[in-house]
Amino acid sequence: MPGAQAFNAFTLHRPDHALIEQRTGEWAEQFRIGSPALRRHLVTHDIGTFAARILPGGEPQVVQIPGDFVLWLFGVDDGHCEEGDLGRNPEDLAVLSAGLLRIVQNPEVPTLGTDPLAAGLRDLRRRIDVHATPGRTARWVDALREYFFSVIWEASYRKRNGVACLDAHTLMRLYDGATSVIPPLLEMGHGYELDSLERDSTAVRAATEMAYSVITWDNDIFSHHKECRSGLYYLDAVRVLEREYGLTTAEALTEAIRQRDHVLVLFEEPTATLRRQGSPRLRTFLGSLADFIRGAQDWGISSLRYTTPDDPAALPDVFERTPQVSRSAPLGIPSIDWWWDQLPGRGSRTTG
Ligand code: 3E9
Ligand code: MG
Ligand code: MG
Ligand code: MG
Ligand code: MG
Repeated sequence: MPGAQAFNAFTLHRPDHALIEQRTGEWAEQFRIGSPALRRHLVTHDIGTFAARILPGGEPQVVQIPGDFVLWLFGVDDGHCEEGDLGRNPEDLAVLSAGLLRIVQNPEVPTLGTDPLAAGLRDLRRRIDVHATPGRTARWVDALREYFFSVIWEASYRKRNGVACLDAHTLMRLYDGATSVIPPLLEMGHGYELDSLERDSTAVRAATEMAYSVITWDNDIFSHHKECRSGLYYLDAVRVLEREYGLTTAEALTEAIRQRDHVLVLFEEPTATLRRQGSPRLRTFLGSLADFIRGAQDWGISSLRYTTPDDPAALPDVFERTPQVSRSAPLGIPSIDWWWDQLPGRGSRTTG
């Protein structure tokens, strides 16, 4: 996406990003996350750097936590769900999820014995306890439950080699992209806790979901090359749009970018209002969502995970300053069209 007024990617505000990156690699080795082959790949994917991108502030030992945790998530998502047998076996994936969820709630329980992912999760929970309030920790646990629910849902499609419809994919992508597990850690990193009266208001929840959607639409766009070449089952917006509307891959990619831009343009409007009307903490929270979107973009076009130099992906190294759409309109995706009701004077909908 080169353009005259392009944003340069790769801006890293933290001088300690290389140290965070190195320590995430060491943590993966210490806890033996994933098979040796998977781990050899994961430690080259700049996952610690990703944490440094989305948390430009905060103490390095706190930023280390989302770095190690995202690597752990890929140990589950790649190791078990997408490349392992459990990804085709929702019943057994549910059993593993139940064990891991108990560990994250009560790290002292002996569930799953010495399983490396269990040990890694115990370590993460204990470190989070040092820095987070009980409320932030509880939301992190709840978000992890959403993630596990959604990968079990995804496994039911993988088991029958099915492709979800656009509405179901868009809804479940809010969870199986593991975006909602990150904001409690961003609050921890910035050292504040958003009041639940603000967090749980419909307008803030809508804006938060919009940010999650932009991030996972971006991931579906950036990861399509590696996913469609993997020889494995994959479910992403491109595949879903090809099937939903009978599009070619190129047309589906264009449509995915257009839909993503509609949501980004929408995100900017209520966010501006909330920034004016909300508390200083809400302003910090909304700024964190923007850092998360931008950090995920910059990481997505630069990580070896997606650039795959042996079979290079045609990823951009700059972003357009201007979105593909100037004004947002509901996308005709029933589970999310209510977001547009949050705009003043937009009670009745026309689709875009
Ligand atoms: C993402 O979807 C799967 C999660 C387990 C990734 C964990 C990463 C984060 C929480 C960072 C923010 C989310 C992003 C960038 C989606 P998917 O499509 O399996 O990821 P992949 O890298 O394989 O394309
Ligand atoms: Mg996945
Ligand atoms: Mg994946
Ligand atoms: Mg992906
Ligand atoms: Mg590839």
